[in-house]
Amino acid sequence: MSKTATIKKAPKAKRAEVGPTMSGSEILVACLEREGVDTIFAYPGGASMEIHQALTKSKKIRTVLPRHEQGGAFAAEGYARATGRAGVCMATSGPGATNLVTGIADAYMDSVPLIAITGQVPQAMIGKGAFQETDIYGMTLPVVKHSYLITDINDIPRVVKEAFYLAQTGRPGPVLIDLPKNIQQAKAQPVFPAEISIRGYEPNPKASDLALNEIIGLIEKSERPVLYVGGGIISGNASEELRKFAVATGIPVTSTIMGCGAFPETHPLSLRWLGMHGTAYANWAVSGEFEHRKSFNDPMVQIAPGADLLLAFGVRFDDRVTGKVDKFCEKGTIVHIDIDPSEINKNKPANLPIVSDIKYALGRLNEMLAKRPIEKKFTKWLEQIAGWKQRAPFGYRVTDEVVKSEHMRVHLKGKESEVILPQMAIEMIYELTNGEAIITTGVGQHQMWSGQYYKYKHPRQFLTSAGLGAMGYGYPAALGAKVARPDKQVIDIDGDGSFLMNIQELATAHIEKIAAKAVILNNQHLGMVVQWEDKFYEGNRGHTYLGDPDNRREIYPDYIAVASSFNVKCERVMFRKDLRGAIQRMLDCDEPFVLDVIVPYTEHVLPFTPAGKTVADMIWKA
Ligand SMILES: Cc1ncc(C[n+]2csc(CCOP(=O)(O)OP(=O)(O)O)c2C)c(N)n1
Ligand SMILES: [Mg+2]
Repeated sequence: MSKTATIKKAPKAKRAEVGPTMSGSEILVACLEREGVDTIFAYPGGASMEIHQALTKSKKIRTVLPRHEQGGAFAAEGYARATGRAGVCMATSGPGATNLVTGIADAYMDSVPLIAITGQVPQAMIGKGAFQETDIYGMTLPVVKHSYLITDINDIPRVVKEAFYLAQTGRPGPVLIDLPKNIQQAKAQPVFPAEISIRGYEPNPKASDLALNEIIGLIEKSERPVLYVGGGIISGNASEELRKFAVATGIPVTSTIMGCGAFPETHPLSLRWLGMHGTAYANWAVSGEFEHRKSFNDPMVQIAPGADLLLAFGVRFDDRVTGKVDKFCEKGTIVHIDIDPSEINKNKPANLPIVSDIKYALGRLNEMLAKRPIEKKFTKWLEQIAGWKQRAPFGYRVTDEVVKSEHMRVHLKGKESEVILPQMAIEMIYELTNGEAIITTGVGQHQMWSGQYYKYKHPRQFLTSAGLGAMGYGYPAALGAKVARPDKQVIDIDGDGSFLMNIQELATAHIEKIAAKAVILNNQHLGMVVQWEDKFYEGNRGHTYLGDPDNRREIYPDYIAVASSFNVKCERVMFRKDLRGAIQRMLDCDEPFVLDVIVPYTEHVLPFTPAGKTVADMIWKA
């Protein structure tokens, strides 16, 4: 035995800390500060003004006043999506709380860490139909990861710590904290826990080596593997591991819209994104190339086979990706890795289902591959894909519909060379920002084109309401992202319909000096619905025109006038010759800026696979 035997000390358990006597509101704010919160998007009212009073005393937290609670929730989401840290929003009871619901649902669908705090009527009034009482806890139950109605002031520190832990770990999501006013006003000495654990909650499952080895075996046997990756890669901070894995194996990568930027879209192995409006070549690579069928009842005639192995990592087989789900990668072996066991076999059965943190799984796979590299090269498969890529890139042209359009006649006086197609505008933004901006969007055609014509090189670069598809998301999300990343150019590429839904946030931008930019691809229509009307309803317009029917020649509303009333700079661009200069002026401006780009409404987003249909029904040529 050595002379100096060392006695190992047990690691010191972190101690809870006791604070001075404070009000419930002050305890809440102190807890937020302890979680590192630097910004809260909060709109006051009777049931939450106590908390605002406490916030005015905080030296660490910036309170941003949105002009609508929905804007606040989306801004908090933009903050969260741009950073990976929980975004925090707050509203009063009743209408304030219900105005948060869309943002909470959005965060739930896209797995965004969000803390939504609501003031509630005093406990003694709950259930009495009190003024501005709504059961926000009950109302949001299906769209939260977890929720709390605090009934004891002494619970506040634990609840807040748990809420952040739950929102930010495992599969991230929204957590609601409903805090009655009497508890905000009560006094107590807080006990801040140093650590918490939640029984039954295991946020970091790890794949076994056995299962991971099986994946390597499957790759070795495969001829036509494809990686299909999603938002899970981004929220799991696994982009670097994914890049290494793809390069080490030589497997091509397609992503979901949520996964844009998880793998650089400029990389030769990238197939860009797949699904309803994704690249034809990604859809073919996954499900095979088929003769285009005229009718959905015709048989599917295969031209070339698709993937024989689909590595589905951090995805959920969303219907906008799969179309008719049993025809999606019908012939391939499916490996599905997800951190959330409830996603396994939910939409599409997997041959090899693995519940795991994806960063761990990919990291471990890379270690295994370093020791035992894959000898196989998928040369023939990559050649096939290169051929597909060459044949069916994203593309657009000035169609006859555009040439014959009212826009062309009235605004452009027939000058074809001056028309600005929405796709062109996005390509130009891509070029002038070197592909480095953070892009947010509304929902509609412009959203799909923003996915297609801007190539995302980094995770957390494309912030879009994907699962819920909530119009009005773009500009407030850009505000949140810009607050979080003031060093980045943040641009909301929006539709006129979507932008109008939260246009009041221009006030937030101006007053709070948040230099988020907005480009409105203004087609005077609810373009995506118009596209469906054209395809499935013989072009009959069912309330999809946004202009003034009594004066169709004028652009309505006048965004320059609207923006100027908010003291926000705005320019309108009608002619192609003016576009580049205008975008550059917008980029050079260190204030909020709106660029109203007038585009025809006659364009359709292609490729297009109708909902619930197959790759054989995909229309991909203009
Ligand atoms: C809150 C909300 N209401 C309705 C819809 C249905 N919807 C989807 S796309 C769309 C049209 C959007 O128009 P706009 O924002 O102008 O974009 P565009 O398609 O013209 O580019 C509508 C109404 C939605 N997604 N969200
Ligand atoms: Mg529109």
